[in-house]
Amino acid sequence: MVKLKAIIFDVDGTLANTEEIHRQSFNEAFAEFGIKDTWSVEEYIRLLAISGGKERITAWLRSRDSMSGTDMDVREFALRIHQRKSEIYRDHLRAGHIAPRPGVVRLINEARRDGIRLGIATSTSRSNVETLLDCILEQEGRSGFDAIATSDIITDKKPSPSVYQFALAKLCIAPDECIAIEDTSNGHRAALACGIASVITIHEFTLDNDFTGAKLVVDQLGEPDRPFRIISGNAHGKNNVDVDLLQHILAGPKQCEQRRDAPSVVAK
Ligand code: XBP
Repeated sequence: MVKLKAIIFDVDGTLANTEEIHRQSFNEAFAEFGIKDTWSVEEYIRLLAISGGKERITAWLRSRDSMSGTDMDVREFALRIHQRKSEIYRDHLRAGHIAPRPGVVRLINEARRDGIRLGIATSTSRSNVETLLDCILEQEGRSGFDAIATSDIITDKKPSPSVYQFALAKLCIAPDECIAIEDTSNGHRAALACGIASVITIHEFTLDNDFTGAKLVVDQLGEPDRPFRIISGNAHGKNNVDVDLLQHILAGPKQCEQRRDAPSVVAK
């Protein structure tokens, strides 16, 4: 049986519900740059199909009738807005506007206890990741991660598998020796393209994403006394995502189709 050697976590939406803070930070930066339009929750859900804040702003600016200038002008403008947005975002985190999602700290601590290595594969920056980890993890924090793959190193964003390939190389493991924890279709596709099985924790911004091929889709990692809700997949009789469940998933059958129309089941 293949042994679970590592868990690779996505960051935004997976470790913590950061996307609303990102959205507000984008809007605050727009206002500072004299842009009157803002991103509503509905628009942001659509825009999340574009990985990476810089790329998201650039695509949005290009789509606006009022935007003039060369392609380079647009990209430079987007870059300046994004730099400011990132500062605003980290200020919000430091102000204490964030908590880990249920089950995240428990799973990280269990993995450390069991000698399972931890990785991060994200489209956001190292600085954002470090600030978030410092805010949501008490002991060890960022130092407990053996590989942190971010947009500073990998510019080719999800659904490209590049960020996962980099994390695997850093961890010195094969794709079938780890599990990815993701929250978006782009992240899931990136892991899948790399040959890594994924467990998905959805939230309000990714409810309608397509997770076909994911091993398990749940509404949160859950706690023993706060069970997850299964959207699709095999939870092997568990009510929260723990190391044992991830080991079962790794050893289990390869394919598991998402049943979007199937009734939700609460695990016993
Ligand atoms: C999440 C993202 C990010 C954030 C914005 O990445 O797509 O773009 O929404 O972050 P992941 P930046 O799910 O891979 O963690 O503005 O820093 O790009």
